[in-house]
Amino acid sequence: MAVRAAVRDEAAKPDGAFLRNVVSGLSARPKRLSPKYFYDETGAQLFEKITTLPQYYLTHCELQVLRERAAEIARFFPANSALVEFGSGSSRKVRIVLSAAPTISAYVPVDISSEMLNHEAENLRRDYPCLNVLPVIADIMQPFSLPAAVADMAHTGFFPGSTIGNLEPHEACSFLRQTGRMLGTGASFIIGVDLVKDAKILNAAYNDRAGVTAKFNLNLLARINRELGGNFDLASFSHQAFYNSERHRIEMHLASKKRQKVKVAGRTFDFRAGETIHTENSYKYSVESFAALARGSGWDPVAAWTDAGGKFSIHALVFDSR
Ligand code: AVI
Repeated sequence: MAVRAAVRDEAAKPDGAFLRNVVSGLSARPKRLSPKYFYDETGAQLFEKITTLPQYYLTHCELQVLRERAAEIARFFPANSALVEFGSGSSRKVRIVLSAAPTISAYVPVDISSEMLNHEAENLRRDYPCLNVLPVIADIMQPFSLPAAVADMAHTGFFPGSTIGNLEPHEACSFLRQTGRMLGTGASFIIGVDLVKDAKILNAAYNDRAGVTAKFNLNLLARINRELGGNFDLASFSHQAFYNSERHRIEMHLASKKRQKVKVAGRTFDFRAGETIHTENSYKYSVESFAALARGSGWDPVAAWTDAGGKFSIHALVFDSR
């Protein structure tokens, strides 16, 4: 997924964006790090494991909606259209759509990680021999060009997983405007969005009993040690995740268990006991509040489906640039 892997290559350089983000984030008050740096190889594997946990309802519920509503979703793919998936990663979800909508002639998976992209593209070419699979290596948060082969086709975007929730609402708005400009007037967009719900369910999803989410969060410090020569002692930081009901978001933090100094790339950062590094926000919307955000970004919300328990939503939007 592009948000996840966007920085992998850059971060490999000691003077890259990762180092800059870490130095500025650990110098800020409160301290923060960007969630996009979670997804090195270990982080991506831990995230895959999270999606299989019983408490992490997001993936199970989204798959349920996709399977149950596949025929209705398929109507948003006109004859001879191109499906553009933002941050494609594994192709588990798109396969449900492809199988339900034979009207899709071309599939454009967009991801920064070329390895995963090309591997999944090969498998899809084998399983859908009539489909033109045209992978694009790009950071989905930046403007990029679609392949010339799909220029004259109708376009439908696909952005599952509620990754849009990891953006601040104003960033989500800019992302939607940018994708609208790229997909064109009249284009559709199918987006997975996690819903506001009982705080107990939300807190359990981000504090799983097996401790996988804690490992995922702490891997950020391990990554800083590995790639930037940091000396974080992982045992002296703890995972914190809680629902902030005023801001409708799960916040993830790493809390220092004691007063300590940590070195990264020759700089020293002081931590007070209990001081945290804010590592991620995961915004939760109501069907109406997401529809309002889409409307404010130039998209008409035309349909929304939820799972039986009302935990997760999939929205269909149509771009109207007026
Ligand atoms: C990728 N993203 C939608 C996940 C989420 O739920 O916000 C990332 C995650 N963080 C902790 N668990 C999963």
